[in-house]
Amino acid sequence: MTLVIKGGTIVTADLTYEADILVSDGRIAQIGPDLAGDEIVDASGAYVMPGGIDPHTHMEMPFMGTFSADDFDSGTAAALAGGTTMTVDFCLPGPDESPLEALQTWFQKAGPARTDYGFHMGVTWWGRQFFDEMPKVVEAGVNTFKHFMAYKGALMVNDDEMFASFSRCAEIGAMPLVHAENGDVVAFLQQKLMSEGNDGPEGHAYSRPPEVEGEATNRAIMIADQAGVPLYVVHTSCEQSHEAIRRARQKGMRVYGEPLIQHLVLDESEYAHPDWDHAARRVMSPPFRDKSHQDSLWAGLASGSLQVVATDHCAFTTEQKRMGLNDFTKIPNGTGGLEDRLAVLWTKGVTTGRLTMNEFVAVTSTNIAKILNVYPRKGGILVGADADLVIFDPAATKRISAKTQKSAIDYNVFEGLEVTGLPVITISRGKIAYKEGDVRAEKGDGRFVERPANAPVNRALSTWKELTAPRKVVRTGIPMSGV
Ligand code: DUC
Ligand code: ZN
Ligand code: ZN
Ligand code: ZN
Repeated sequence: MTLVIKGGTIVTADLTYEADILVSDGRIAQIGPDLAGDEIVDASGAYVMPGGIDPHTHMEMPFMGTFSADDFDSGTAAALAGGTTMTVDFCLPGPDESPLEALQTWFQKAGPARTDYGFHMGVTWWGRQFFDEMPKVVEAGVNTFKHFMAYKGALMVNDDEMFASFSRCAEIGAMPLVHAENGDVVAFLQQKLMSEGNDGPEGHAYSRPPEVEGEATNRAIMIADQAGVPLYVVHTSCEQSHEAIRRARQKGMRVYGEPLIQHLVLDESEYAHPDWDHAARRVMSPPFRDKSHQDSLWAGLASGSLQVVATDHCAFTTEQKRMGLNDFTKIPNGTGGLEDRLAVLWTKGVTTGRLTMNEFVAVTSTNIAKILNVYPRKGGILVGADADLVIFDPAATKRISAKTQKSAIDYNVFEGLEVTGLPVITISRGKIAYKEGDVRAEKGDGRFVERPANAPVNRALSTWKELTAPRKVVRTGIPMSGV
């Protein structure tokens, strides 16, 4: 059984051209003119692009006294409807759980996945067993370790733990990820705001200013440099963090930044909305920023100082959000976005001229496939690659609405936004997984994608250099005190 995608314009991270694609056994078998096969997908008038990869999701995540509402079933249905064929979720060991035990928990959770999926391992605690199991986690196909610099008293790790874990990553060909916010300062500001009677959702934004993100990003970069390891900064939301990443890259360090579609499009005025529910539904960390930060993030994507657009999809219902009705620190942090990432980025990025089509493919798929070491199996249109494709109609329009979404929550942070440019067909390993409103992939069709250890990379600034003019040491003969 073969499938041919006919008449479309192929758009990859570096090329735009007309050709058909022949798919056999789930892989791309041939690319060229006038191909024939058993089943035909008509792509005339549309773009054929690598399926989206979202490297940042939290399905059924135990968090802030509840679980995020989209599980791997509804969450990956939303992904397919949005043109995303691979998701990478965060496996988070509980306080009494080892990394390998947590991996088993996450494999079970991911059983119903409809997209292919990978995991990042959360360094939620630090100790000998964690250190010992890290190479086994990499052997199991997970080459990235996430560190929360915020959520004090829960997920947060300290600098000494980060340095030890980053150094371990360097040894085993893994890459650390950071949620960069100064958790001590956030905790202090939260208490202060609450004690002054500022208990509403806007307090969430006041307690997490851009400065706390900038400081933590700089600190994580320094620690990564001293440990001699690349670094991936998740949900880069502001100029302060972007600036730190830019500066590090200019010095030759492999530091990557990941803006979210929410931060690119939505701003802090959402928290001033008179409707408590409206504001609380948009509470996530980092919070939305003022518009000047959006300009910085767009510029970073265009110039290459930021590489990836993700969602941090972590959806909570309105009822769950109301856990924080009288205390913003108890509003579960997280928003959705998986279903809308491509359409919103196209509408706000490509149709406005901020990004080229090829840049769009790079930041939604190809760059992260390379960073996560799954390219070219994922993230490209090449003979031999998995046939994960999206047929994207640049003329199709819709108004985003929670009423028609696949996500399990009762609202959408992009509600009412008119988008132009939509994924109309999503193909996952050669099968039509979504077509014009219908998710066709079954529960459990998704496969785990192993991501092997990275090749060793040069240490960045920390490499030892012989001094050209060694300093003359003059010995005075005065004994050191206490000797
Ligand atoms: N931020 C969120 O908003 N939700 C999940 C975790 C995170 O860091
Ligand atoms: Zn985070
Ligand atoms: Zn509202
Ligand atoms: Zn997250």
